[in-house]
Amino acid sequence: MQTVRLAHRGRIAILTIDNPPVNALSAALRADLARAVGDAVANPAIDAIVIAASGRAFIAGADISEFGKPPVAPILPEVLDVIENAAKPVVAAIHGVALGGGLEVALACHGRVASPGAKLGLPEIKLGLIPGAGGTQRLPRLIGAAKAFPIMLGGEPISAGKALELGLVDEVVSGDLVEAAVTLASGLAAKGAWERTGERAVRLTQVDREAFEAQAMNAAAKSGDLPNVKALIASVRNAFDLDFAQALVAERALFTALVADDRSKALRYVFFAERDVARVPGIGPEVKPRPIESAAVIGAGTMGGGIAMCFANAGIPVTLIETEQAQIDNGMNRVAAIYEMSVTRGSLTPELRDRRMALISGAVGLTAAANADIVVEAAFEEMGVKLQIFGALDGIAKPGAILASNTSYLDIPTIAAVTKRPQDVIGMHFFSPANVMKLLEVVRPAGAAPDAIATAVTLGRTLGKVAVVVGNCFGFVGNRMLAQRTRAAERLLIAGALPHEVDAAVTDFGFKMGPFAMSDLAGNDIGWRTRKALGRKAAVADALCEAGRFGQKTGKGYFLYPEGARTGQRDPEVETLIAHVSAQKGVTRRSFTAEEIVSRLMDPMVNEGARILEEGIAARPGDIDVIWLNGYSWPAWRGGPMYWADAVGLDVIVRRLEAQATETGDVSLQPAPLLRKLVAEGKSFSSLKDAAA
Ligand code: 3H9
Repeated sequence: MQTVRLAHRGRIAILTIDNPPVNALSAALRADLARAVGDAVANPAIDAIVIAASGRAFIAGADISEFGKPPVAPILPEVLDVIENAAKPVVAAIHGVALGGGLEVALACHGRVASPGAKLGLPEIKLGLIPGAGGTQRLPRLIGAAKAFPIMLGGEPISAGKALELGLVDEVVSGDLVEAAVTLASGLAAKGAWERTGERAVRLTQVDREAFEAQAMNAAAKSGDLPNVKALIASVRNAFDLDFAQALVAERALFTALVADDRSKALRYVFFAERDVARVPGIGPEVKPRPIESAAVIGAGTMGGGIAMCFANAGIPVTLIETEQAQIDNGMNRVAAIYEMSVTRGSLTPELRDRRMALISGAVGLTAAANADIVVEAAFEEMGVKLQIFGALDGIAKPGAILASNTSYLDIPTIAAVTKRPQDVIGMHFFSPANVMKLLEVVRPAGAAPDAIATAVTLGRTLGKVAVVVGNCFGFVGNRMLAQRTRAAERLLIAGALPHEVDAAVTDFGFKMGPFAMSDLAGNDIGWRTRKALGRKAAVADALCEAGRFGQKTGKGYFLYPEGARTGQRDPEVETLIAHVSAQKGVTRRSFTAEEIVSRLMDPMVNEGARILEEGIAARPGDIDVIWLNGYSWPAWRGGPMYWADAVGLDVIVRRLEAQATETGDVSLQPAPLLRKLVAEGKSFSSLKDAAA
């Protein structure tokens, strides 16, 4: 298939890239583009060239799926060499996104025009990489290193307007983009002079260097030893120290080394896993989501308020429902305070704050949910409360409205059964703070209508969430696995580890917080209440709660928080209490290495993940990983628990679980049948494409 179409407007060749869905620079496209430019240069009837694109993107960058495979010629730097050194001017007509290699194509052109909605960026850093086709050299030469470096370091795209202001594009065009590119290209051809970005050096001044070096120092201090940040700094520095050709060679070497790094491999895996979650088994494109134009949220607590903000942020009017006006007032004040904080921080304009606040209204009584297309219940986590609400909603909500519960654990079919429309009742499990956390578990009970699930998934995307469809079970995917880690953490304390040692091993692994600091933050009483309801015990955790040590809110939990401190300190009292519990249980305490701590915490989670796959609660191992990355801050460069388990080796995990099961006498630690099966077959989780299919 031809990925570049040729047309002419007078003496201008228009090369239109057509490589759906997002014009990624596959081997075929690279070859077609280089050939088309070469042909146009050789054609005496042509004076100049425009590179445009069809579809929703200009170019989304290199084809990420090709990374890690042997490179196929022509590689992108070679194609860009052809463009930059063409004997005729080349102008890029940018619409949609120009990302990574896509922006690098535009940078190699001699002029750039963009549509007002275009977004331009070099997001390679998010894949553990740096731009590898001249981006670290051409962007500093075009706009100065001190302006270019933050764009590459943050990886966030900039608007066309900002690009114009920085001198990254020559023109922003509201009308016919290609026509504007043709005009610019003809003008350059008529002048007989155009600039090659690689030859520009005017912006690389001493002042620019000093500003860049200050930014680089800051970035190095913040990012520790992340190899991509180090490489980015080195490569941008080369723009000052080496000539263009040498600097390009150095950039390529740095890029190639990063592609081979395990951290980048994991981040690329995450990129595709986050896209796979959109493919829900049994729900094809023929299933159309229901339109959602208005919403109601029941419960104006922290969670309900956060969910209401998600709707308002997406421009959907939402009614926050409570049983009393005072609770609504509290909820609205909390929401207003959060928006205000964003305004103070400069991340939200006062106008946008006002517009969002105007989309949230409060109401007393469930009848206010009558006109909503979706109702999300975020009331108290107790089955009786939920049943009462859904029973009443059944008589109030309009036909076809989605009735969703934000429960973290409870059985959705039981809730659905109190209505006469169980097909419309689903779970939508947001994570706290709901307006910040990206994960949304969409719980699909057996009786749910496919279009109800499709609606929740589409809505999740509209709300800026990563929506993962999961089956119905206690705790769904994330909390069910977290419960294993919590139990493992308690076991470690009794066996001889101390809270700060466990937390340090987990933060060294890459989490922002250890399990005990997290529990102290969330409130230890939450787990205590759940354990009591389930008739479960956890000797250390229960004893702490009995002593009123609920965590940060009481100034003490696993750690001490004197005078409202947010970082906990070791507390000898807790350590004595733990030693006492060990003694009571007749355990001789021993020390654990960080590596042992990590395996004892994570292996049982992986085991639970395997059971979740066996039961079809998650469709693929990648779905579980996406849940842990977006809801529990699993370090992205480690790919998620199932990816991590594959990297460790499932045989190793099975052996360690068996040893733990023998040591503790806990049969639940015996490896899941799926784990044993994969090991017996010499396979890994990655071999399971669609476990539930
Ligand atoms: C780079 O360029 C390195 C260079 O400096 C050096 C090279 C030598 N490759 O996200 P969506 C697929 S590094 C392959 O659902 P949206 C995606 O998998 C690259 N495939 O849509 C999905 O497939 P499927 C730097 C890609 O509208 C489909 O396209 N660039 C690529 O929400 C739709 O994607 C980036 O990091 C790709 N580059 O968002 C940009 N991009 O339908 C990465 C997309 O089978 N891409 N696909 O699941 C994005 O940020 C978003 O995909 C984009 C579209 C904003 C483009």
